[in-house]
Amino acid sequence: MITLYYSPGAASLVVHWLLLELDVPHELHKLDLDARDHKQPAYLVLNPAGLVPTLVVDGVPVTEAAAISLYLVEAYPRLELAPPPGTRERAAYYQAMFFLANTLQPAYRGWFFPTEPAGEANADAAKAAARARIEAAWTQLDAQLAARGPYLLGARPTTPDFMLTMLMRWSRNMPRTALEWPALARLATAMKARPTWKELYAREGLTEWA
Ligand SMILES: N[C@@H](CCC(=O)N[C@@H](CS)C(=O)NCC(=O)O)C(=O)O
Repeated sequence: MITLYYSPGAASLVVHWLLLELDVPHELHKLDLDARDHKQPAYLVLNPAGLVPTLVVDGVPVTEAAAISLYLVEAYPRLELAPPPGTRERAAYYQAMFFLANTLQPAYRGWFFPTEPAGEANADAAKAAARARIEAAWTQLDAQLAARGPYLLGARPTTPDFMLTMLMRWSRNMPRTALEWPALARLATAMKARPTWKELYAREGLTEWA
């Protein structure tokens, strides 16, 4: 029995998308972040950080969007979204996932929650720094895709392409969106053409960046 605790468009999106891609039977539990559902005691038992997503597998919570994604593609390997362990492709796969989860995703925190690093007085500077880090990541990823694409690991999509698409989506209202980088735009078009993208949008009630 699998339940995804999610909020529309949040870091849970990549997990929800992979559940659909991998055809994993699951239930959805929607959290209203404005109502602070994710800070309620019952949810904090599952996810002590009070963040979205959490995947509960047979009663056991798994947290961290990237970790959940890596787990799912191994537990449900039908699409071969991960190269075999111990190969050089696997190293590139880990590198891509960790770059997205350790560098790009945290930079968004500074963009969306700019008072966190050093209070209200420094929010503008925090936001500018976050924007610079995000745009530097787009430049780096775009160069990689241009040289060795169309997907992050070459010819076929793997787990980090799903994670990257979610992260590109988050840039849609920024001064420069990820789609201004041509190889990223091509990747987004290819990933959004997957039939599950439409289903994901319908299920989460999303409209922007369709
Ligand atoms: N490292 C965590 C980060 C998750 C995260 O920051 N989620 C955001 C939504 S995109 C959240 O729960 N924000 C609510 C808050 O910070 O109160 C993961 O990848 O699962």
